[in-house]
Amino acid sequence: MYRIRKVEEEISRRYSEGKMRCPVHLSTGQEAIPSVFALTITKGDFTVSTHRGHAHYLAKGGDLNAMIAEIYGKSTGCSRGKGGSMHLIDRNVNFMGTSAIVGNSIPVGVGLGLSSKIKGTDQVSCIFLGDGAIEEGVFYESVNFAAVKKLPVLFICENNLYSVYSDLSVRQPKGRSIAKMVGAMGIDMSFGDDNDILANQQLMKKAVSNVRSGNGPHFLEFSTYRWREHCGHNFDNDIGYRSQDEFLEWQAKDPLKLLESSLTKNGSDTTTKLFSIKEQINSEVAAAFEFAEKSPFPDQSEAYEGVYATEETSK
Ligand SMILES: Cc1ncc(C[n+]2csc(CCOP(=O)(O)OP(=O)(O)O)c2C)c(N)n1
Ligand SMILES: [Mg+2]
Repeated sequence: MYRIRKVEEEISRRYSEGKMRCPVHLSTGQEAIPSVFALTITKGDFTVSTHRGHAHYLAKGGDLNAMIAEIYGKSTGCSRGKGGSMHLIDRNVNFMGTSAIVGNSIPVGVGLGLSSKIKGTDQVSCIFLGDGAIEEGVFYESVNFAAVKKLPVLFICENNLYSVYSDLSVRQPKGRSIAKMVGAMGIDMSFGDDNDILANQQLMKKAVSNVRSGNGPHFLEFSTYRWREHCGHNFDNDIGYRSQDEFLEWQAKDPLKLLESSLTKNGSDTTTKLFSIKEQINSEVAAAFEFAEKSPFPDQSEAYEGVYATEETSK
């Protein structure tokens, strides 16, 4: 959780330097879910994600240097500097991509689940999505197909209450539980509260193990809250679509702080350990930004390379 927080906060701190020229959607405040995911999932499992995907890429084991370089538009970036923050991929760890188009990675994740089934592997395909993506038609087609074919797909919905500046009350019927609605489509579902990280870890473990053992897809919904603006590095509690009080309420339930205080209440040993973990992460993150800054921009001659998906050939 600290590693994800540190990366996102470092992007925020440096963003106004003007060297990161792509939009960024940060996950500060939402770290608990990708963190329990990181503890549960294996390298061989597939994952796809959204415009708010830094945390998922890191949780899956994606290369940090390549992610920061991508945000800086450098040739060493994970999409060779052409994709930016919303187009992350690291095939070494089966992180199969993020997309700026809301809902667009959902069917890709279901297709990856279909490939596991056809090949008879035990790979689970994990699909991160927001509460806003539930309003896309393709979500229903994808859940339906995954249910009918009993695919090894885990949907992980991070419900942070907002789609840009619109809260749930103007987008979905009052009182709806997203998890229950999806459960009614015929797949297993569960719901977790973002603040209870240990309980969430159990939920995630159980869901992954059920999917892996061939019981078909599972839909996990977690309640969470993004601290910073929808897109960008600032706070935006003053612009009128949500209140400072609501923000403070969620900040008081900061999962990172809560876990840290529960870990350290039994002695200074843990405090020293945590301090050294943080120091190590701080240096790793600083080195990633240095790597990105020092890396070259892509050469002009590459401008038209790698912009369309092409069939891989074995040369
Ligand atoms: C198909 C499509 N429609 C609209 C948008 C504009 N848009 C970008 S992010 C976003 C909000 C999505 O909300 P949610 O899925 O809850 O994710 P969050 O930003 O809260 O993490 C919208 C509507 C888009 N990128 N793609
Ligand atoms: Mg949302």
